[in-house]
Amino acid sequence: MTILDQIAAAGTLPDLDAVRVAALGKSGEITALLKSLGGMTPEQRAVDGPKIHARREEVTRAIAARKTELEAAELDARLATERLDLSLPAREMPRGSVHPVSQVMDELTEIFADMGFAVAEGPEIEDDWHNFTALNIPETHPARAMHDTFYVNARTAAGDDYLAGEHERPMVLRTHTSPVQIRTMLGQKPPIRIIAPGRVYRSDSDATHTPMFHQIEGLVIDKGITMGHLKWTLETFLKAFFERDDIVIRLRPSYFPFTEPSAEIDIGWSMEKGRRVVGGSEGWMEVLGSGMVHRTVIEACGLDPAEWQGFAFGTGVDRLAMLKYGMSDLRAFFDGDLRWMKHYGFSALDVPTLSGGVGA
Ligand code: 2U9
Repeated sequence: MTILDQIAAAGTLPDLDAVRVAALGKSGEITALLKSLGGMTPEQRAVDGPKIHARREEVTRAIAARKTELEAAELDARLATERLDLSLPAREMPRGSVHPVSQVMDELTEIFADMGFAVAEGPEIEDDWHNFTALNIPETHPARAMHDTFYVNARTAAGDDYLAGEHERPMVLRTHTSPVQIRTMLGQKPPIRIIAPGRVYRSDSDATHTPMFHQIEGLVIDKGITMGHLKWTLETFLKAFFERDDIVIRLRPSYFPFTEPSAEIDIGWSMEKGRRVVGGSEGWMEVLGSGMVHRTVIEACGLDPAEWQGFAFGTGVDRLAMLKYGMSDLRAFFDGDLRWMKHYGFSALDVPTLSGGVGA
């Protein structure tokens, strides 16, 4: 067999390498020819030299080409054995778990979706007008004080301070999700029924406050809306959330700049096996803030308060999670401790539904 035939016949990379060594190695056939040039007369070398070099070139190129073929075949064979059948059942259960805040957010969304509420979202960095002014929070209101609000010291690409609005005020990290409702009222015609869940930021940190926490707020704008609609909606929501029919609520007069009248919603609790549980009315605990949307807020969004009325409510999602699933330290929510997650986390496969039980 000629060297070229041997190269073509090599079926594996080691076989090919053996042919290479036999031809081009230290004592290879071609190497011997190259060495023979030294013993030739100049005339003979002028004739045989180019032939021998051409032969070495030809063999080297043939080896390289065959090597590429064999490597491609080897890769194809390996890929064929590494094929993964995604339809096979998983051998291990998923290790991750759903954070209680995400779980409760999903439960809340499910309950309100069932009552005809859509989910609305908005930016976490807000301008002063949407976060405060439109919500009837004047510039002198304590909620604007530095110790509560995080101001954003960002600069634009041009190097200017990032200021927005008529009065060129600094941007803020939203202190509540209420600006989402303002944006919705400005952007769509009533009737409106939305919930706005999301992260909010306040400069506050102790056992019961974290600088970032989660809120859910709701807004209904329609004709002829009363406190009766507000009370029914929140009572129905709390019964679905705590999965108990014996939920009793109490409306206590309160004050928020964006609602008038305003009411805090207390939920009744009672003692069961030495533990405080929701249901009954042995004692009261505040769970939600609420009220009829202030006419100034309705006007700020370009609507006529004589035609459109509405109610709104808000609550802390983290607090609701603590209450429902018995966690005591808010700070542990954001520590990222996997042992805590293992204990309090939910299975990713248990999606809350009203029919299957929102509590998973
Ligand atoms: C618009 C009009 C009215 C939202 C409301 C509350 C009452 C409330 C707090 C409870 C605990 C937030 O997490 S918390 O600190 N919220 O009490 N929120 S009424 O009222 C609105 C919102 C938007 C346009």
